Amino acid sequence: MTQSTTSKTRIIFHADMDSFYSSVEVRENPQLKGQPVVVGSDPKNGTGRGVVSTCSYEAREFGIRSGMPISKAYKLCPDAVYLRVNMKLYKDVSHRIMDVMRGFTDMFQQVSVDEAYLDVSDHVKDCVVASRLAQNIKDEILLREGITCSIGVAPNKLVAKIASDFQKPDGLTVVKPEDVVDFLTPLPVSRIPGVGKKTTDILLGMDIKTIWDLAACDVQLLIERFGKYGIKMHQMARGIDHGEVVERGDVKSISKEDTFDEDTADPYVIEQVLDSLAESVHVSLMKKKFLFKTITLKVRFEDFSTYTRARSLRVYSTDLETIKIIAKDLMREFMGKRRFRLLGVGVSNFETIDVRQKLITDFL
Ligand code: TTP
Ligand code: MG
Repeated sequence: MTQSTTSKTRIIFHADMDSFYSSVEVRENPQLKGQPVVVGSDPKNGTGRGVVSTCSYEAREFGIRSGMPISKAYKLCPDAVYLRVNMKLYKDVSHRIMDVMRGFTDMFQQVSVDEAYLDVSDHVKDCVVASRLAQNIKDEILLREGITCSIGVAPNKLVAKIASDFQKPDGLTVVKPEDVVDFLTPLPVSRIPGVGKKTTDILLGMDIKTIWDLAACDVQLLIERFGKYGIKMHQMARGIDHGEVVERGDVKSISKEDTFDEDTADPYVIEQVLDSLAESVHVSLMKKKFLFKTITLKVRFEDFSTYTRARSLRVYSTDLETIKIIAKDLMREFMGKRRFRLLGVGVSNFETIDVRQKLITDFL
């Protein structure tokens, strides 16, 4: 009875905790309630070099955001409460919240430390009942763990995800199947998951600002500009998504590699490529909201001989600079006269929730 087909109207929830790390910190220390709280690296009175992991909604009013340099956050709001990341605590809370949600359906998919999809098609018959169920889940999480979350209810994962973000924090947004197009079309294209700044800028150059503009655009133009992803974007703009809610095995490593157009031994080119590989790895890492402990370097010489080297940190990290520095350090033993055909950079040994592991290598 848990089968869900594309012909049947599905009811999918996407739940995402509000300002997760900082909400946990506030829960631990209720005196912080209502204050701007920033979780991340040490601001060192404005000279710190790390980034903001997240911040409370009060801190967001000052313009502070995840991923922002901590020094910039400090400039925007020196009086905020600055806290270091306590990953063990957040993971414990995350485990318990996921268990609460798992109790509502067996079609469950955790996607990061603070978000999950639930397919409740077999449990509720319409959106009114679904809305009540979503409210129950919100209440249960608040009661048991003291954390608010936002839930999107929709006929598929894509629209549910956009809906959960629609009225954050403490939101509940229900999008009925007949309302999907009206809900999506006025939104900016950047609301589509995966459409980041770069894609948004390219679309802007094509005079595409809203999801309506994207849906109305000739798919051929999108294919010319984005390849296969153009088709996917066009479908998403029309609210189409057949992805199923399935609990997946965890990612074991994230790596990117690049084959040179021409084999090279040029230290400048090599440094540039390693930096750019590290940046791509870091983007994937941030999307998955993972911390890593191990950095790996792969080199292939012009004769195809291939070597890998790895180094592990003592503590988990999300830091891009660390990936860059260690990748370049690992590279040193290979530098010389021989030319390289390919370089790869990876991270692994993640701080994750589940233990089933699967190797994913994304080739550039
Ligand atoms: P998000 O769900 O993206 O953000 P959030 O829960 O803090 O806030 P929102 O209310 O907008 O959902 O990420 C979940 C946690 O993952 C977040 O609390 C901290 C961590 N994280 C980082 O460490 N770095 C990042 O760049 C992002 C985006 C998240
Ligand atoms: Mg969140």
